[in-house]
Amino acid sequence: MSLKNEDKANTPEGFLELKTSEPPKNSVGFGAIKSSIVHAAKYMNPTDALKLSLKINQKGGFDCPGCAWPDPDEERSSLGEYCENGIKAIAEEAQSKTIGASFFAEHSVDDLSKWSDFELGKSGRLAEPMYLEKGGTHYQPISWDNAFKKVGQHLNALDNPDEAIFYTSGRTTNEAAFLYQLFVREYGTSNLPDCSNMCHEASGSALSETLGIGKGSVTLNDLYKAEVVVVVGQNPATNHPRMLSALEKCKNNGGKIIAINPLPEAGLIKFTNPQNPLKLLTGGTEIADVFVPITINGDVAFFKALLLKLLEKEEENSDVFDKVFIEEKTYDFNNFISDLKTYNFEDCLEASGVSREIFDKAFQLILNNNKIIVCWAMGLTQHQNAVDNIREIVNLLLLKGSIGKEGAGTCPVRGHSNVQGDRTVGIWESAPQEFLDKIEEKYGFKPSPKHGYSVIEAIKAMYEMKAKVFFGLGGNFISAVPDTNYSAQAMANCNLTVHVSTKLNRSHLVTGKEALIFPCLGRTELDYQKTGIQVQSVENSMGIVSSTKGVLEPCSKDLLSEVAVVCGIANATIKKRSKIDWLLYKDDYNLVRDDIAEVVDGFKNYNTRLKKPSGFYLPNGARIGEFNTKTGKAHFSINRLPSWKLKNDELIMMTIRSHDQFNTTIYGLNDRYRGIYNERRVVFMNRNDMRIRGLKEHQIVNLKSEYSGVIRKANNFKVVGYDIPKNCCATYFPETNVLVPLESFAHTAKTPASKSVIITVLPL
Ligand SMILES: Nc1nc2c(c(=O)[nH]1)N[C@H]1C(S)=C(S)[C@@H](COP(=O)(O)OP(=O)(O)OC[C@H]3O[C@@H](n4cnc5c(=O)[nH]c(N)nc54)[C@H](O)[C@@H]3O)O[C@H]1N2
Ligand SMILES: Nc1nc2c(c(=O)[nH]1)N[C@H]1C(S)=C(S)[C@@H](COP(=O)(O)OP(=O)(O)OC[C@H]3O[C@@H](n4cnc5c(=O)[nH]c(N)nc54)[C@H](O)[C@@H]3O)O[C@H]1N2
Ligand SMILES: [Mo]
Repeated sequence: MSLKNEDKANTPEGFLELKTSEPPKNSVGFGAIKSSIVHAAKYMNPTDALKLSLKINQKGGFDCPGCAWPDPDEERSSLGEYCENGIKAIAEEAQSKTIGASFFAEHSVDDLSKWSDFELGKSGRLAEPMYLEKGGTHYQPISWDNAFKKVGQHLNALDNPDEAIFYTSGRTTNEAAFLYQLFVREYGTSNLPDCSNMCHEASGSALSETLGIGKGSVTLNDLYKAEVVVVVGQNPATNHPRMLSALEKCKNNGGKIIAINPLPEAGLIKFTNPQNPLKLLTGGTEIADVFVPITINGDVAFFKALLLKLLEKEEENSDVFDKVFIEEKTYDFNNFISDLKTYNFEDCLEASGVSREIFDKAFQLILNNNKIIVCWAMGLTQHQNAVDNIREIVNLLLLKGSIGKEGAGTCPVRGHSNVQGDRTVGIWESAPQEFLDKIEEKYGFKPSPKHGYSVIEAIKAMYEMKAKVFFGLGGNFISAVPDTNYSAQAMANCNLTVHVSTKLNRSHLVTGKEALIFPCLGRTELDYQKTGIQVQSVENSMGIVSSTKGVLEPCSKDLLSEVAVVCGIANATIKKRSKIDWLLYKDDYNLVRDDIAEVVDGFKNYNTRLKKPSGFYLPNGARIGEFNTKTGKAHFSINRLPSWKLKNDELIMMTIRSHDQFNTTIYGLNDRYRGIYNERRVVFMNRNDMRIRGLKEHQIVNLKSEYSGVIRKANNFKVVGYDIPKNCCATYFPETNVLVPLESFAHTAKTPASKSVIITVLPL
């Protein structure tokens, strides 16, 4: 009998050998350099490693496939603009080992399901297209042509195009993403869920509503010039290491940093720049001037407390608010203030879990400065009230006039290297009608005006068999999404699941009745097409579009580029009825960019402007104080304190990334900055909460969540006592995604609330 879907979908429950130590107080420095070299040496051949390290994030080089942090416009480090986790990302992609027919003949799908995510990732690069037939136990090789035909047949056999789902992960380049959404829309649906739905959707939603653009407003230069930078719900030393150099520059210019986080993350405390030899020897830069150990989901309460104190001072002295800005540029100030007055400062401070002393220090910095930038990531966006979190930050910036001027504004720090670009060029299940009209004007077909499924709606539709084909352009859907067991059933209910991937992952193992794996080129590889080597482009977290071109020979001759895959599928599915000659684009990506220039705002003369080595900025109203909202003004908003309460012995749990992972790709088994070695199945707990429950260090426990009467369990975790506020705990994603209820998501944005999962710890 074959394994159950949920057994295949969950990471194996066995333990390794956990070792823990006191977390370090400093980040990056020699430790990071050593770790980069070890990773590069282990998984890449030395010539490749050298070639890549010289070209990463260089003008005319390739864009690091890691995070979306921007590169400096002017000077770039001669060592390569790299970071430890960038090196790990390329070592993972540029592995010298490959897997194909013989690997899959040897290992059945069931066998592979028993491997850990770490082992799956380290098996090597996918090297040829593979097919799993109905009832099959092993993937078998298939030609590209036949694979495309299979997809085409399945898609054309559906009663309605809305029965197909087309997911995108954020590494896909602008060219591939644009063509993909164009194909999906011509095929006839808007079902374009993407990783953004689980990531910064709440930021997009809150910022579009209040400031008229769903992206951040600041540039790197603003960060250097800010008087105060607030870093909230973000762990830059691990997830955006190069951000620390920008924060260091800001501090060298006299700026102050406030870090708001339940965990005293190493990078928020101290940073040693690996590209500054003097700093390496003399010790690092203190990052946070004020560290605010907030309770999980205490952010609206904390920001309201700040707003209330600002109001109190304004009423005393009338010199706190930027009244000219408020008068000229904002909307709904009076309603906002009357609502704010209904809250009590002490209650808000208590709900935030922050002491008066720490609050006062943060407050003084906000009160006495006007060039303020707030940076945030998943610590704010993955809650039920995520949109409120971000709107409350906007309220603060508006009161201080801290937007639309140098050194001030919003900085949602994006995740995947091109997640922002994918949305810009049309990967959006609810794209605005103006965009759809432009497609119609250019190509002569009418895209479906109906909104498609976002990630959680897609899962539901597959579970309820309203959707029958799942196609993933990159990513690892089953491991990234919430409610693993429910989602595994959803995938299994499909007739066909297809993944375009560079590496083997769990989504290839939890399949529909039939399944396909399409191996594709990665960022680091040369993309040879009929008209020569192709360049592609990406947009970083600050709205700069730049080119990316690989440097290594492809790891296998059977790989296609993502662009070629999309063209192949489109040709096999809609050739007869299409208005577009799909096969032309793959020969010359300049043609794709010419189309983008016509359809997407801000891309005029795309091909010419892309030749500028540091790329070009897309237009951004909020950056220059122009707000493209309904009223043409920036909107104040009214946000409530969250209403959840913990019962009995419940804790609130956040699911976070270790220092050795990129989302569901597990680079290694340590989390050096938190003092964790050789284990991922840990639960970080406040030591007093452990004492109350009689729990000892490294004791084995099971975790249970109960939501709307449904119980979910994750077994086998070791307790680690940690500096985390009371009633809070933390575990790693994706091991505990099984505990995240599908119905617990951010209002309006539908981002799964994977940072506020209410759980109980059960000793065995
Ligand atoms: N090396 C590496 N780089 C990455 C990634 C990776 O996995 N590895 N992932 C990429 C992607 S897709 C993304 S989206 C980003 C993710 O980047 P981050 O958002 O930094 O990643 P998380 O580990 O989810 O960390 C969330 C942080 O928020 C804090 N936090 C959790 N809940 C709360 C809360 O309620 N309030 C506050 N104030 N803080 C809270 C946690 O303690 C943690 O420090 O990084 C990108 N870059
Ligand atoms: N509980 C919990 N769940 C979360 C989160 C959390 O914090 N907590 N974070 C959420 C967030 S922020 C995100 S962004 C999602 C991430 O969700 P995804 O983007 O779906 O997941 P990744 O792990 O980034 O995808 C990794 C896979 O992408 C493929 N890949 C890598 N490079 C390429 C490439 O160049 N081309 C192609 N075609 N494929 C490639 C590889 O096969 C690899 O296995 O997860 C979300 N899930
Ligand atoms: Mo993300």
